[in-house]
Amino acid sequence: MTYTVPEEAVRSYEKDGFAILPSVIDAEMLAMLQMECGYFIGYTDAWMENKELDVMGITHKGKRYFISNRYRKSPDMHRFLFGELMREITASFLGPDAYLFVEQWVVKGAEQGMKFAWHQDSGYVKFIDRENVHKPYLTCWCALDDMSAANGTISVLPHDVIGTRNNVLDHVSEKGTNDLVGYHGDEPGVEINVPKGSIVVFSSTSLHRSSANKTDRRRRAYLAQYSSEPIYSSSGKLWSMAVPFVKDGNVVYDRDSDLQDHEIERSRLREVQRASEAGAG
Ligand SMILES: O=C(O)CCC(=O)C(=O)O
Repeated sequence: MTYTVPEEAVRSYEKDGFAILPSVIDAEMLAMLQMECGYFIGYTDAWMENKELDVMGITHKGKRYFISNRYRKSPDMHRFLFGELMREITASFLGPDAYLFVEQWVVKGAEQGMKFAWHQDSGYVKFIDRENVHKPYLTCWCALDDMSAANGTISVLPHDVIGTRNNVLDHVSEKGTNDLVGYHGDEPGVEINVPKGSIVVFSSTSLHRSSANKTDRRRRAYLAQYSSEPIYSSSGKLWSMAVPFVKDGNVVYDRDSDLQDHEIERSRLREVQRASEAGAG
C-alpha cells in the first residue's frame, strides 16, 4: 500500500521545523537497511583497524559512527533513497524538485555509544564555509531500532523556542568529541521515542542532539538528506552531492547514469591527483 504523508505532519513541520512519521518503512526495506548498516559498520571498523585509527572526525571506533555517501557501493540502497516512500516525503516537505544531498549511517555502540551535541545540520556547512548561503534542506532521520532516551535517541528543538527558522547559528567545535555545538542553553527539546521503521523529518536549521546509548545493543539510524536545488560552496564548488531524484514531481533518478557519472567524476579526480603529484615531484 502506498503511504500518504498526513496534512497534520506537514503543518507540524511548517510550524516547528520537524514532524514524526511513525512506522512508515515497510518490513522488507527495514531489514535491507539493517543488513546494509551492518556491512558498512564492519567495513569501517576493519578500515580504521588497518590504519590504527580510533577517531576519524566525529567517528569514534566502537562508540559512534558517521558513515556518509556510500550508497553507490550497495546493490540495494538506491531502492530506498530513490523509492516511492522518499518521493512522497520529499514532495510533501520539500516541494516538486528533490536532489539527494547527503546519506549517512549514524550508529552508537552498545554501552559506550556517545551522545551527540546540539547542532543544526546547516551549521556544519556554515562552520566550514562561513559565507555559504543555501535554502534549508530536509533531513529524514530513519530509526532502524526502537528509539528511546536509553539507547540514544534524538531530541529536536521546535523553531520558535530560540528562533531557528531560516537562521543558521554559529557553531563551535567541542574538544575531545569534535562535535560542532550550536546551542549551550537548558531547553530540553522534544525527545523522540519511536518504534523502528519510523522517520523523523526536520529542517536543516532545526537544532537537534542525541543522548548516549546505555543499552547492551547497538543503536542504528540512517539519515537521508534532500535539497530542492544543488548546494554550492561560496567559491562555487558543489557541496557534497546533488543526485537528481525528482523533477517537477516526476522521479528522474536513473541508477545506470548515476553510477556512470560517478565513475567518470572519480577518474577525473584521479587524473587531477596524478597530475598534481607529478607536478609536486
Ligand atoms: O542519530 C543521531 O544520533 C543524530 C545524528 C545527527 O544529528 C546528524 O547526523 O546530524
